[in-house]
Amino acid sequence: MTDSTSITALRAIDSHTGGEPTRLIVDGFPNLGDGSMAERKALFAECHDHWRSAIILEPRGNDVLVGALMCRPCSPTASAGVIFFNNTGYLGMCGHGTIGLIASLAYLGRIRPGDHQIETPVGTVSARLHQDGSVTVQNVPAYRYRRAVTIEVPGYGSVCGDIAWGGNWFFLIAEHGLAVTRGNIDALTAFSWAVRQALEQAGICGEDGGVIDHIELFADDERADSRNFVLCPGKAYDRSPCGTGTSAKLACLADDGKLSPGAIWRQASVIGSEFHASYQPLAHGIQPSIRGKAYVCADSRLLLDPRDPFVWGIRA
Ligand code: PYC
Repeated sequence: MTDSTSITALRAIDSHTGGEPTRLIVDGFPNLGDGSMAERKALFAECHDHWRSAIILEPRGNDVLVGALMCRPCSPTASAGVIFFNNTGYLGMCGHGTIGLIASLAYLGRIRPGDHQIETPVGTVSARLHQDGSVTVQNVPAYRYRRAVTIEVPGYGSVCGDIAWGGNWFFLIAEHGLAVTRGNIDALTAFSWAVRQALEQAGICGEDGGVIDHIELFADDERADSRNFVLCPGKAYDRSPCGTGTSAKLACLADDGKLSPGAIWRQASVIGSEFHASYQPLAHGIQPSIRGKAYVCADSRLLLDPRDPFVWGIRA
């Protein structure tokens, strides 16, 4: 017999945005206090990291899943606060996850179509829920930090890319000689992982010293303006075109004078899902907007049984 009094239940709303899953935790998580989202993220990482692995790792989750902890916002004008996390740690911001969060809040009846402020650890973003259920996220400002950085990647030779911020740090590569197709995921992953390791080995990082933990490759697409492959920090690839990665791409296009303010950029993912994006110039960098759609696919309770040897997930 199960002693249900000792089992902790977390309410989870699962959604996917262009194929990339988000698991929103709306109830049952330990109290992280009333600090900013950056402070609460630090507390989460320091004292409750085993909850991240319980929610994200097998047997309850998988490497592709992005977690989103819904938090009470600091500002009374914000609709929610959120902390994003994955199989290896925490994300500053997550575009597909914010679209999933808004779709999930709408599913729960907590918000209606219109504009919503969402607090994240890297700043407040605004999200518009449209009547058709799609969501436009006005991301944090994005900018290109370094252009045409060449590194030696063992097994591959010289690779040239740009370093840009879109809410996470990205290395963006146009010339890589690989087919950006579903059938080539293993090769794309191996190359991107080698690039990520080479960047770390060479001590190349973001402007703030942050790890460049997202690698983004580009190719032409028959329908969209571009197709990408994005390798996320935990070695899973983004099924969506990646909201922060698309923001970083817009920052580079704007800096190169290749895309006008307000013009729509259709960014496809390696599996063919699309975001429609545009930007407005800022004194430093750009203000990106990303539009996409998420679908809620589960409303469930995750059960944490202290007698379960894998209650905190299958950790490395
Ligand atoms: O959409 O920004 C994004 C994202 C980051 C990691 C996975 N998706």
